[in-house]
Amino acid sequence: MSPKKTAATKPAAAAKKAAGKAVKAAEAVVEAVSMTGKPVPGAPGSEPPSLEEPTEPREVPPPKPDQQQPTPMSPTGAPSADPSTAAAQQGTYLTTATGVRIGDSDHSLKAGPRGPTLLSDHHLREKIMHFDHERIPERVVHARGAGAHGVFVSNGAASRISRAAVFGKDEETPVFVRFSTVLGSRGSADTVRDTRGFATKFYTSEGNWDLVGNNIPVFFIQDGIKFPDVIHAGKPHPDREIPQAQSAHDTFWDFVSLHTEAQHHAIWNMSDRGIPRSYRTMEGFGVHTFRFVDADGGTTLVKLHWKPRLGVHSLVWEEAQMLGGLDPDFHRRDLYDAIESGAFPSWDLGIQTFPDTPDQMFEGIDLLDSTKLVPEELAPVQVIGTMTLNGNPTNFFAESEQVAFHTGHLVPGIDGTDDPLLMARNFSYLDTQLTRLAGPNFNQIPINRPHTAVNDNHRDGFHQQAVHGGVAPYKPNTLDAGCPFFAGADEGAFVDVPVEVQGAKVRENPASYDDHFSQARLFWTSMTPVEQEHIVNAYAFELGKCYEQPIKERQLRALANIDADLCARVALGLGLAAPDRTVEYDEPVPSPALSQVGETWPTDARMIGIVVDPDGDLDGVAEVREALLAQGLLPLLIAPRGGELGNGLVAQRTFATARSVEYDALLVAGAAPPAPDAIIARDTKAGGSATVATDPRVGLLVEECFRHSKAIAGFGEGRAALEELGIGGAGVVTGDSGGDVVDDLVTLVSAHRVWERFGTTV
Ligand code: HDE
Repeated sequence: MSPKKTAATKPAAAAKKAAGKAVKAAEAVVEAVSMTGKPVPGAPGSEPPSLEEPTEPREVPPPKPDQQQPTPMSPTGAPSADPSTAAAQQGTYLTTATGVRIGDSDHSLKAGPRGPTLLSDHHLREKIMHFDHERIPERVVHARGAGAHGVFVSNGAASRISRAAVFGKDEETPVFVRFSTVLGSRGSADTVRDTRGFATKFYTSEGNWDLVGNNIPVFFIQDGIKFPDVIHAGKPHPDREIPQAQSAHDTFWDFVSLHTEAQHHAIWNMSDRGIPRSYRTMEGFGVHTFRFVDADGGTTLVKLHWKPRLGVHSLVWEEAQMLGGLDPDFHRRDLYDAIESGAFPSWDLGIQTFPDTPDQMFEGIDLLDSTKLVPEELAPVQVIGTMTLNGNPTNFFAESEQVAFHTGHLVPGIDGTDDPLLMARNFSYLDTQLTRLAGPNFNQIPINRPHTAVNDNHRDGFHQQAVHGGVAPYKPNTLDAGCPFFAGADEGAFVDVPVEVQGAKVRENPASYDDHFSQARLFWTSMTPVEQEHIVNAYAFELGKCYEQPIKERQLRALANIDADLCARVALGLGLAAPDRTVEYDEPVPSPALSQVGETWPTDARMIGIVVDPDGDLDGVAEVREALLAQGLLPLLIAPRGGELGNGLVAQRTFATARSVEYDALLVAGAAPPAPDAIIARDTKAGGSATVATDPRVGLLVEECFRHSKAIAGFGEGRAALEELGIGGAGVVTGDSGGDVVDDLVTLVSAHRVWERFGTTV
C-alpha cells in the first residue's frame, strides 16, 4: 500500500467525524458556545490549521456548520441528486480547468532556471488568464452588500387576499437575502450614512418571487426616469471621484434641494435610520404599493414591511465614523457572526392593506407615489409570516455577488401597480444583469435557480448551462408534440390583472405628487427630542461639508417648509439665516410608530466587552461570562495581552485590538495596570503617558461607551476604576460581584441605549 493512500483515507474519516461534530454544534449553538469554550465567532475555516504546511493528500475539510449553499437544482429547475458540495471545489488534487492533475503551480515553465519563460506553459497561461478576469462589474448601485440563506414560514394570514402558494398556512419557503448600502463601491465601509437595501429572493413552489426593498419606506423620486440623476448626484464627483459612499457633498444636496420630492427620503437618511446598528436591526419595506390577487381574481393593494424581531436600532454618528476606519466590515461581520453563533436573526413580514379603488388613494395618500408612506396608525401592519436567516454563504462571489434580483420576479397572487418608479425598475433590473452577469442566462447561476421547472423556450446565449433537448423551441409546434404547454389559472399560471388604463400620452405627474413636504414634517414631528437632535446634527454636518453657500441656503429653504425649529437649528450650525416657510399644507398627525425610542427588545448576540485583569477576580469574570452567554448575549474578554488568562479563560481581544465601537455595552471586571505596550510608540490608543494606575486604554473604552450612551457596568476592581474615571449616573451599574450587575446590564441593553444620557438642547 502506498503511504499516500493511507494518508488520504485516514484524514477522510477524520474529516467526516469533524463534519458530524460541526453539525451537532450548529444544532445546539448557544449550548455549544459555552461548552466548547469557543464563544467567539469568526473562525476562518472549519478546522483549526496545522502549524506546518500540510503535504499529505487528504479530503477537503467540510464547510463550516454555519454555512449553506444554494439548494442544488438543475439549470432548468429540476431537482438535482447532487449533494450541495458538488458545486464546490472538492477534490484532493490540484488540477487544470480541464481536470488534469498538476504537480507544480509555483514555477513557470522556463528554458533553464534563469528563463526565458516558455509560451508552451498552458498552466501558467490558463492560471493568469482566469485571474485576469476574476472581477465582474460591480452593481451600479447597492454594490456593497452581504447575503445570507434562510427560510420564510407563512402563518396563512395573507392567503385570504393572495393565492400565492408562499402565503399558504405553515408553508416553508427557502430564501436568500442580500443587504446593502446604495452609494458606495464594493470595497466601501458598511457604516456610512446611506439608505440600506433589503432584497429577498423567495424560492417558492411556483417560481421565484423577489421582494427588492430598502430599510426606508419611501424613495427619493416619484418617477424612475430621474433615477440616473439622483444616483449621479449621490455618487462621488466625476472629476476627482470623491467623496466615497457619502451624501455629505455638493452634488447630492444640489439635487435634493432642487427636486424637493426627495426631502422626505432625505430626512429619513439624516435620522438614525441612515446609520443602522446592524442589518439584523433594520426594518425593510417594499416601498411601492403591490397588488395581491386572490383565487377568485379579487384584488387588494398592499404595502410590505419587514419587522426585525430584535427591534430597530442605530449607531450614533461618531460610532459610524469610527467604524468606517476601525472595522469597515462591521455590518457584514455582525450578520455572519450572529448566524455562526446560532443567534439567527428573524423578521416578521407584515402587510398594510388598502381597498383597490380606481383612484388608488387611501385616506388622502396617493398609493402610487413612492415618496409617501401610510402611517401604521391609519393602516396597521398585519403579520403574515416570519423569516429566519440561518445560513452564511459558502462563497461570497458565487452567492452574494451573483444573486440577481428583479422587481418583475413575481408569482401568481402577487402583482405590481402602475407606480412609475416601479415600472422603471421592472425595466432596469433585467437590463443591468445583462452587463453585470455577462449575458442573458443569469437565472441559471446556482443562487438564482428557481426550485420549480423552467421550460421557457429561451435558447443559447453566453454561459448556457442547460443541454436543451427537442427541436421545436417555439409555440405552437407539432415536432416536440406541442411541448411545453400553456397553463390555465387553475394550473398555476400567472394571470395579469385586467386593470383599466386610459388617458392621453403625456409627460406629467398627477396633482397629488405636488405635495413634497407634509410627510417630511410627519416624520420630523413623530421623532422624540433626542432623535430630532440627531437629525439636526446630521443636516448640520452634511450641509457643513458642502462647499457652495447657495446650495446650503436652498436646502435651508426646504427645511423651513418642513419645520421652522429644525431649519433654525441647522441654520445656526451653518452660520446662516433661517429663511421663512413658503409652502402651506395641512398639519400632519404624528406617527409614534416611526420613532425608535421607548421600547425594550431581545438582546440576542448583542456584544458585551468585559475588561479583565488577569491578576484580578477571574472567578467573577467566569461567572458573568457564563451568565451573559446563558442569556444569549456575546461576551468578549478584553485583556492586557492575548492567550490564556487562567481559570480556563482566554482573551478574545487585547487592549491593543479592542475599541469601544465593537460593543453594545461594557462590563469592567478588572483594572489592570498599564500593559507593556501601553506607550504611544506601541499602541497610539494608549496616549502619551502610561503613568496612571489602570491601563489608559481602559479609560478610553469607558469614555467612548459613556459618550455613545451605552450601558456600563463594573464590579470589584472595575467598580473602583469607574469611580476613579468619574463614570456614573444613568445607565451605569456597579456592585460587589458580577451577580449584582448582570441582570441590570442586560435590561439596559434591551433598551439599546441609555437615552437619557444624550444631552438634548431642547
Ligand atoms: Fe434599485 N436597482 N432601482 N431600488 N435596488 C438595483 O439592480 C433601480 C429602487 C434596490 O442586493 C440595480 O441588480 C431603478 C427602489 C436594492 O442585488 C439596478 C430604480 C428600491 C438593490 C437598480 C430603483 C430599490 C437594487 C443595481 C428607480 C427600494 C440591490 C444592481 C426606478 C424599494 C439588490 C441590480 C441586490 C439594485 C435600478 C429604485 C432597491 C440598477 C432604475 C425604490 C435593494 O437595476
